[in-house]
Amino acid sequence: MTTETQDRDQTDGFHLVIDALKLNDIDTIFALPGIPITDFLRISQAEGMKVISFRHEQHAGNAAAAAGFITGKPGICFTVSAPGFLNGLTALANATTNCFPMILVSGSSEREIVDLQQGDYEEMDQLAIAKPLCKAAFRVLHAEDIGVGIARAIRAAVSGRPGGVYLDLPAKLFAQSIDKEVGKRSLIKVVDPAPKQVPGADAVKRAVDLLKSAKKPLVILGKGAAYAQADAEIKTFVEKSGIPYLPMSMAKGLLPDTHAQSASAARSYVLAEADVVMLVGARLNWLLSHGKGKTWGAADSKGWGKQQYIQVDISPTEADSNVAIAAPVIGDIGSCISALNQAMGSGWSKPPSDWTGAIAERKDKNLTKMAETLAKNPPVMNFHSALNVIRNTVKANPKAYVVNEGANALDFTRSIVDMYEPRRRLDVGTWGIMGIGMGFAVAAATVTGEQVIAVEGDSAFGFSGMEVETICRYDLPVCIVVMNNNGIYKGTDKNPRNTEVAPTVFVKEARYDLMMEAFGGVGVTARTPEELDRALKEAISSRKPTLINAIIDETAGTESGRITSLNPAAAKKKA
Ligand code: ADP
Ligand code: TPW
Ligand code: MG
Repeated sequence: MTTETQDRDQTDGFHLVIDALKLNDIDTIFALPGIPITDFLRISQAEGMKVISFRHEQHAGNAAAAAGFITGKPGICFTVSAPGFLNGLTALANATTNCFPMILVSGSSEREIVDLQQGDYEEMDQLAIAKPLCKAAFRVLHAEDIGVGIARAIRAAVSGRPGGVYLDLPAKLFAQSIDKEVGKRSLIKVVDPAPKQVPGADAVKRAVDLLKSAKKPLVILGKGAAYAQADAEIKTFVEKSGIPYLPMSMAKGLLPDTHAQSASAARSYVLAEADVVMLVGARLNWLLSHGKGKTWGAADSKGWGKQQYIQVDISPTEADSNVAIAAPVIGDIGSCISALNQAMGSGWSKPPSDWTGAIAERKDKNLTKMAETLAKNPPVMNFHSALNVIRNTVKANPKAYVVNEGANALDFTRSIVDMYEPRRRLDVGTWGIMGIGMGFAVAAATVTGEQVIAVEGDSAFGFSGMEVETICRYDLPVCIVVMNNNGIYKGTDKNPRNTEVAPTVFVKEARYDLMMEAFGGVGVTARTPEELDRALKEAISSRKPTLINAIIDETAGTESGRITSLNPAAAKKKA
């Protein structure tokens, strides 16, 4: 046998990883090259994979997480060893926290040297470090185990409660050769990676009975409900039951925010007053005040409200995590909601009209007030007058993805900009993390081809700003709007000592638009709603990478946006 035929009969780690991913319909890799994955990325591209190369691993990781949320397939991120791995780790931990399926694959250094701590190039025990921060972590040492490694990573990421998975691929593995046929037979096409989990009939009956008994029922839709892609079942449930609902931030658009049953504009009223609350893919964490305190109508901050809860969730250990759950319904949301729809039968009585009427009254009042505020055109543009333009833009372009981060820039956008389509809002999620912006934007544009509008606080944008080069390089239809108020929360803080500027204040009227121009994109400064509107329309019709530096009133924000009370000084004052 000649060497050539020998080579033709052989495959290697590089190709086996690519073949295993392809076999499982994974066609996109978010990455940052370097030893030992540079050649892997080159070969992936040559083999027809889409490889999106970033400027920092955190953003590649965030892109993978967002792709996971949007598609329900695990998003894939590749990084180099130790520092690259650590840079990607924040995204992996954040994905796990948010229940987004992603796989962080990092190359690693030589096991023998790492384990004896003999000082290898980029030495680190990556597997041990990743383990507590993700749902599962695996390492593959032999080429013939690559198929199993990828299969286990995929299953761990998307089955049950989705999350982040770490896969450690030592440098040596990529170059290992094995017989081509043996290699091919070692690959696994994962059958039914996220199996349906059907709830028990008794659990469904318990929930329906409780709903029937409710005088003031409320449904809360969380991002798990959006992720589940059970849009039609959820719509049927909400409309058949007639129950008012609140969408959590990333569940906005699951039903259009303009839906008659949306209680968003009467949020504080419904949370405090409801008697039966059905959580669908939403945890009773800090974002819902842990189900306790004045928000829920309790007498004091630690007290439980009078609500009884139904919790629809795939995780059997989520129930009772904060307050008692009277009727847990455990399963995937599609199966659970279908079962509930069936069990409700025909002739379901809608909630009492004094409840829905009281909500409608408050809603009308608040919506009228909001409309008045939005119609104002103050001499200096502020969050409201700027976001009114974005609100109208999204209304006219309901398929556009809205990426959103910041403090005030987040809170105001969430409440002002209505969403009309499921899974179109991507934001700071469970941690309120800054830095997801450009990674999420690149992912949304790459995997869907739709227009992305990223509404960014000027501080928030800074965390991932360098990725405007990535956006320009791949010529993505991303329009970034920087809400420039000269700083974190606002731009007016003073240092009492008059030495350096205050820690929350930035360079005044910084030219973020020039960052986009530096890489060939379109940069615009907007000081009025008209200028902002013109620039947005142009960005959407041209689909060119665009950054609009929206200069807004630097006094407009409040400390930490809506969560001022979580600052220790505020808590001290309250005590
Ligand atoms: P939000 O921040 O919008 O309130 P959370 O992230 O707190 O939402 O909650 C999401 C919940 O959805 C998690 O408890 C998770 O277990 C659950 N979940 C995710 N995917 C599914 C699914 N397909 N079926 C059922 N529950 C799901
Ligand atoms: C990884 C803390 C929360 S919000 C924010 C910071 C730094 C920026 C707010 O300023 P911005 O918005 O974006 O200009 P605005 O409109 O209020 O002026 N590091 C991480 N995550 C978080 N959440 C922080 C710091 C923070
Ligand atoms: Mg700011």
